[in-house]
Amino acid sequence: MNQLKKTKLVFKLLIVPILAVFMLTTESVATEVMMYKNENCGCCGSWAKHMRDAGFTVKELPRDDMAAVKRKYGVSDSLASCHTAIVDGYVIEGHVPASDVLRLLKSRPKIVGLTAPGMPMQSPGMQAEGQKPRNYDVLAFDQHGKAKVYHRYE
Ligand SMILES: [Cu+2]
Repeated sequence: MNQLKKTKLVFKLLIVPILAVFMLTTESVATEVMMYKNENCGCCGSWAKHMRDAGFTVKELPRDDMAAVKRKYGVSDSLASCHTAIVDGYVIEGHVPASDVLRLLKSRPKIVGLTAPGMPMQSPGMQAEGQKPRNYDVLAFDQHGKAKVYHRYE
C-alpha cells in the first residue's frame, strides 16, 4: 500500500468517526441561553460564565424592566431572583447550577422551569469559582406558580 492510500485509509477509519462524534456532542451541548438581567448585575454575569464553562452559549440581554420580564415568564415574587434565562423553552430563574439545567433538558418534564429564589450565597455565580453548590434548594415550578424541590443542596 502506498503512502497516499494509507493516509486515506487512516482518515476514513479514524478521523471521520472522531469528527462525527465531535459534531454530535457539540450540537447537543451548544444549547443557547437567553439571559435577561439588569445591566449592573455582577453575579448574573458570573452565572453566565458558569453556564458557558458547562458548554452553553449565553446571550446576555440587559433590561431595565426585569419585573415585567419575570411577569411575562410566570416568575412570581416569591420565586424571583436576579436574572431570568430562557433555555430551550424553559425558564431558568437565578443561580441554578448548570447540571440541573442539563438534567432538565434531558428529561423534559411538563414544568415552566427551575428557580433558585433570592440570591443563595453558596450557588454558582455567587460563590467563588469551582466551589460546590450548598445550602439551598432549586425549585421546579409550573404555570400556576406552584413550586416543589427539584434539587436540594445540603
Ligand atoms: Cu444573582
